[in-house]
Amino acid sequence: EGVGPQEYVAMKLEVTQWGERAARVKDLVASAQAQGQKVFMLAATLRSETMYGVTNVFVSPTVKYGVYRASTTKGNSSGQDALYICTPRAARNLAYQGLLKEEDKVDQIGEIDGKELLGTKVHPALSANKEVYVVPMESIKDNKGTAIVICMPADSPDDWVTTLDLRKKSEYYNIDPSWVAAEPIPVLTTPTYGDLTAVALVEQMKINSPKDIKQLAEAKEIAYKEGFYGGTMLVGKFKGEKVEDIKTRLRDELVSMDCAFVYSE
Ligand code: A2H
Repeated sequence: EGVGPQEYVAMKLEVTQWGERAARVKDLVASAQAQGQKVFMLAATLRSETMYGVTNVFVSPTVKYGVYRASTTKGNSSGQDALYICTPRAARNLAYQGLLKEEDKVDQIGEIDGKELLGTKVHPALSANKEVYVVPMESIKDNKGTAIVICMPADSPDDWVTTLDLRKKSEYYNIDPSWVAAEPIPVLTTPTYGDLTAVALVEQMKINSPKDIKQLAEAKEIAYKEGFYGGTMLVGKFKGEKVEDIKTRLRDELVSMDCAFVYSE
């Protein structure tokens, strides 16, 4: 934990199709959806510049999430009523920052178990994949961010190792193997590790499992520094530019597209 508050980008991932296990959730939001309200899963990230390479969305199967009414002004330039999915803890934070409908008050419409969200499809803005599946990540903590994490296997060693593990052990994880993305999508190139920084690091450091916590922490640190200080964008509007130079502009663009908002915790 650092000193001052941590600033996150909350990506608004629109739910495009509820999975078979989401029947209870679907009921919960049915009347709102019938009125045309969108439902967004909120994923907290520090690296919104890698949005182009989102392949999946992670939730913890054992964490409890809630459904909340979005503010119709802050963080929502459409002005339309909408619903957010995140943890109750994150919702309290959002409420204090004016990002929920009832200011300073958490009005929870209902509760969902993470495992009910597995197999649901969402739309990640900017990504080459227009729809991605929600899959499990056991290491997600319920006391950080929204406990919903975007999977960017090209640049996040954690995400790549988890992707490999989900593919290998789909039965153990109780998921359909077709939900797990086949390939990482290159987004930026680094001088030392090339176009798939996380894949190269995981190979080089021989990391075999999401449980290799120490090595993963080290790989994460290297990937972050390389990507931020040495990275050059390979795709999108800022193709050919240094990550360091465009990170804030890209974030602001996601916000102005109404695909994300910034909050702190
Ligand atoms: B990052 P910090 Cl490409 N539990 O987003 C576990 N991890 C969580 C989390 C939670 N509750 N909430 C957020 N995170 C992840 C992208 C990314 C991230 C890349 C590379 C590194 C990276 C794609 N996943 O994080 O402890 C989210 O994953 C490296 C730390 O607040 C978020 O950014 O510093 C990051 O951890 C926030 O971690």
